[in-house]
Amino acid sequence: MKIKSVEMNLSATSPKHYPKDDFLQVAFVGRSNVGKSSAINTLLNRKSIARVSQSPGKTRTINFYSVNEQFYFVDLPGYGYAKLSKEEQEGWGKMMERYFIESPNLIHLFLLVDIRHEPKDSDVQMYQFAHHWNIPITVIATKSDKINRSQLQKNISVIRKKLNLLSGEDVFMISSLKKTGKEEIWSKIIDIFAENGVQIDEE
Ligand SMILES: Nc1nc2c(ncn2[C@@H]2O[C@H](COP(=O)(O)OP(=O)(O)OP(=O)(O)O)[C@@H](O)[C@H]2O)c(=O)[nH]1
Ligand SMILES: [Mg+2]
Repeated sequence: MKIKSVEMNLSATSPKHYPKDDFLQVAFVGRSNVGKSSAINTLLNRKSIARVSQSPGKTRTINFYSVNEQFYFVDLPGYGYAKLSKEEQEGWGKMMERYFIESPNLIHLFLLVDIRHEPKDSDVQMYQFAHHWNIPITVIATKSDKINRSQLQKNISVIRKKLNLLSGEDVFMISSLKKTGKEEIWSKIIDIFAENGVQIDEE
């Protein structure tokens, strides 16, 4: 996939800030620190267009990146960040729920989970919410560089089982450190847009 341009267009906390154009959106969700912003940088071949941090809770707003002036990648704040107060956690929930419900151009979610660990109940909830809201969702296991190759499939099975995935549902892997897994995810993204009537220029 050739990335000709990426622009960090908008940072939103409520629907009045969302893009007003008709570009379709795919969004990246998951627990704090799982590697959402890193995955976006990796997929877009950019070092740090999306801000990355070692401490969880880095991304606090809904960030829209327009890619090739054709579509948006949306970086979302992570959930499950223990240091947030109850009010802040609820605020997160409301901000996200409004985004999911009030974004007709959101066509797909990528749910990122850490390949090293069994998904948490919050991940299961996120996955089920997506079904509830009729938003197609695909799982990406992050940080694949952190375990041995021989363990990869075993860990993917644990993830599949906890999230109760059907056999037809693919789970992708990415390492933002090693920059692996990008091609498979891009071919999925291109399929997603095609299913929604948008032909992405790959060259
Ligand atoms: N080894 C390794 N580290 C990673 C990978 N992806 C992310 N990290 C590290 O994990 C930490 C969190 O990455 P972020 O991309 O900021 O995570 P996030 O999900 O956007 O976090 P929030 O914005 O807080 O929700 C950083 O220290 C990254 O360098 C990966 O594939 N491999
Ligand atoms: Mg982030």
